[in-house]
Amino acid sequence: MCGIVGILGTHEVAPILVEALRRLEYRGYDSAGIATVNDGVLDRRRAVGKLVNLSDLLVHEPLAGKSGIGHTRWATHGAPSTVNAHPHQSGPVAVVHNGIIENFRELRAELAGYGLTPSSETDTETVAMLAQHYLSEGCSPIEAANRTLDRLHGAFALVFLFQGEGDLMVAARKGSPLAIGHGDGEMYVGSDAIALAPLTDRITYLDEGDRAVITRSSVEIRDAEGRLANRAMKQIHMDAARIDKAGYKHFMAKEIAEQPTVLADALRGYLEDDRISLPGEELDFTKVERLTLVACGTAFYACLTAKYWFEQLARMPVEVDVASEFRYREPPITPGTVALFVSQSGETADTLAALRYCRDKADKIVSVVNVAESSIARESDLALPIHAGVEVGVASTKAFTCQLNVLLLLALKAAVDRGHMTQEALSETLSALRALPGILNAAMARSDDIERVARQIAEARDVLFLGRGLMYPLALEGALKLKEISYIHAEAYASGELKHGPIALIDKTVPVVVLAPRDALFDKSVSNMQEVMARGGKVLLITDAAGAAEAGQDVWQTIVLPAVPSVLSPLLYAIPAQLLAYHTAIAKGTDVDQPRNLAKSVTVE
Ligand code: HGA
Repeated sequence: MCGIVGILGTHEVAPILVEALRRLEYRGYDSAGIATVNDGVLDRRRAVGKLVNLSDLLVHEPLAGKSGIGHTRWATHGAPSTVNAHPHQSGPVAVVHNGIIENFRELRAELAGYGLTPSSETDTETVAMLAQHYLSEGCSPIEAANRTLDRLHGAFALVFLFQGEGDLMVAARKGSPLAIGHGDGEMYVGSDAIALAPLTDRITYLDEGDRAVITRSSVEIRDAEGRLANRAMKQIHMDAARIDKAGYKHFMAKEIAEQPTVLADALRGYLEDDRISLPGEELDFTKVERLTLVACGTAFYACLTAKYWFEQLARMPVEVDVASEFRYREPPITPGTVALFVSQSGETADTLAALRYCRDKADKIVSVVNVAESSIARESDLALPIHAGVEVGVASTKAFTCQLNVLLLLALKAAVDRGHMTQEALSETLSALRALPGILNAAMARSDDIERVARQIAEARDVLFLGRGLMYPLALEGALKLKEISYIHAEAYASGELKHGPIALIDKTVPVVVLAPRDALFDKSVSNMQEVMARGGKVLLITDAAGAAEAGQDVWQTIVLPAVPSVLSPLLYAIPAQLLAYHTAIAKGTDVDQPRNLAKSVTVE
């Protein structure tokens, strides 16, 4: 969340900063701003709302200069407004910030004693004010930045720019990611390499606690102890940084449609003939006594699905929790535990903190991430890439199915390692998995049917999702998707739980989406569906041909998907859940790719 960019360039930086912010807009879009130093003079432009408002402002009030910083905001402290937008400036200092300064109130009180008062409601402005104070005491800009950083509690990625210093940025990372880009006679800093991709493919990732003094010709990085640090420069793949809608109306539509392709690619990365081969070090499940799965949001539902897989296929005890609860619960981690963390960005603050909690307690730290260079990947013993490619839509789609894919492969491997699955059975499941991309394409062809139903769902105030077994986490994910982008209140329940309370919600205005392939639990699901219909509820049944033939007659609507082996059903049923949310949002006219109040890469608590 919040996108940061900084450039010490050889050309006018304002348009380049705005372009870089466009690539970071998925991280926050409630306001944006840039600051530059031109002939030694520090100045800034800020606008509330989407980035386009800042570009419009710059047409009328251009900002010259070859050095500058920029920010796209997802507010934590203070409403989205021009005055709260970054960069925050206090006299000769401007800063952009991702994170939360937890002691900003104490610092503000102290600064008031020096006659410095804030003009915004943000925590961030305090950083600029503190640096101004140290400058006024005679510190150099670098000393002022360092003394300021020493005083900050909380999480931050920060970049400082100073009046009179057209060849200097000071950057710091504690809790939020930051990367430095190396150009030819230019230097860049950004929240991620994607922002910097058109400028350079040579990237140095800052480590936790690092501070960097950047000029056009040099970068000096010091670690948390103040020692000079030699951080490797890496070449990133420009392909991975390509961001366009490829003719689709929305990134979300493109990312839903990409799933068969990315899934097929991901499988190629993990399968060698009929063997599951993990990149990096081997993971032997025979010695694992317990698996702890931790994630947030959609990734949490991927973990919940994986719990069913690991328990049923590999007979392995599994604990699964949301990271924000796990990290503060202080759960005992017993010997023999593998802790596994799932995060699309690999930067999710709560998940990263949960990983660090397990660091010295678990036998092994495994992560399942989309960004190979992310903090979570780098702090894991084994980082498993999901190979989804860049996901821009704020509502996760292809990352979810690719997470499921890796988690299923791990569960299958565990089942074989632990003697609960024969090689023959594995080969059978893998060949079904290899055929799945084609089946997902067939499910995609249901898009028009789903669109027709979605137009009616769009009229609803509340929607319920029901599922049993592997379909329960899917029901949760379907409800989350709908909430995220259509703003319709949606809840999911395990079908069997309905009678314990939620059935009170049923009436003819509440559509009930039932996810129920014709599997071993189908009859139970149908009974629960009947209970809904007996109370006037209108059921949208998502099932396969056998399920539709058996139970599709009295329901309000049916969506028929191809039949797949039960174990693969979560990957398939994700498609109608995503399409239903997408088409409902379109029918409601909401902002599909940048839904209100949300942002991607959740780097704050
Ligand atoms: N606390 C700052 C930055 C917010 C942030 O990093 N969001 O992800 C603010 O509210 O402006």
